[in-house]
Amino acid sequence: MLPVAELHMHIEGSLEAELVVALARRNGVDLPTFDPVELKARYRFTDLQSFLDIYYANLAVMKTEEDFYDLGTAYLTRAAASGVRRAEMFFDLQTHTQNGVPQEAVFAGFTAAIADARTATGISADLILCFLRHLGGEAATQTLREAMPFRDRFIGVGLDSSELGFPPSLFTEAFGIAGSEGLHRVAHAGEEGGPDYVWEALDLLAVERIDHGNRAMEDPELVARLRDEQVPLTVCPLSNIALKTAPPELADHLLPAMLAEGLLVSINSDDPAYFGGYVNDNFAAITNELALGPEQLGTLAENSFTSSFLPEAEKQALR
Ligand code: ES4
Ligand code: ZN
Repeated sequence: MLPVAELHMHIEGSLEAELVVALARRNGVDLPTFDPVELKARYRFTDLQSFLDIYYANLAVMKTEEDFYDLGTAYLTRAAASGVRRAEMFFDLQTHTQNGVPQEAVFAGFTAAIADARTATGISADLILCFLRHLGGEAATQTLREAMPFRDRFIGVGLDSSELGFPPSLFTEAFGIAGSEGLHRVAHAGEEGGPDYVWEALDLLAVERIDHGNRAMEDPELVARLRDEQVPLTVCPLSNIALKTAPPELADHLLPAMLAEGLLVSINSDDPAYFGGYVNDNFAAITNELALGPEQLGTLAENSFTSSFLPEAEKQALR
């Protein structure tokens, strides 16, 4: 596995069924089954929403700072061992505060996991606070204002959860505040939503990266802009297959076409505990199923560092 930066993964999406069960027992939370194999057998997705329903239900087991520490440590340890040198991890703060967890516990647990993993493995990691689209624009603004005491614990904001019906235009205020605070800005767009969601994310939210972006390929003018401005697209091949946002066979994925268009694409796992693997598994799958040579695989790895928010000197040290 080539060294990479992973730029599109939801830390909560690395919650393995085994850890769901362990945390449920530790915290006295009920589950439909306490058998991790049976729990995993229920992961049958037809689209983004059917995945999100299960993902949010499992997150009811996350209660204490220690839980967030354990989740962060599990991912970072595994990622470091499989070639990830840099991780920019999304977290869904609103999910946890809605579940009654104080934001202090979320920030403290993740921050400690990042510091300890760096000491243990050398991995560089930071957090990106994602707003949940389905809770709307005002909730996003309020969440960001309330998180300001922890401004130094995250490097940017993102936008995730149910895409259709929740266009980027609803979140201009929160992203405007983020910009004036010097935070980086990214958004999921063009996963289930069309090219218009990508245009809005660029024009109205001033995002620096597009998460997914597959459907941008339907709009030649948009492709030209993404190429000319070298806007990073964080593509997640196994996620696309699992959520049916790409053709059923990985062999038919648009990734080679995106590379051929000169787009700045990288490979990412999205929700590795749910979609069949970590970033190294995504690389293995595209290597096996797509006609990509060593040069293109090298470009994808290189693009991940180019697309990261690390200062240039730190990027060079990791490559
Ligand atoms: C997500 Cl794959 C995906 N899309 C949108 N929001 C998400 N949250 C976690 N995974
Ligand atoms: Zn995602």
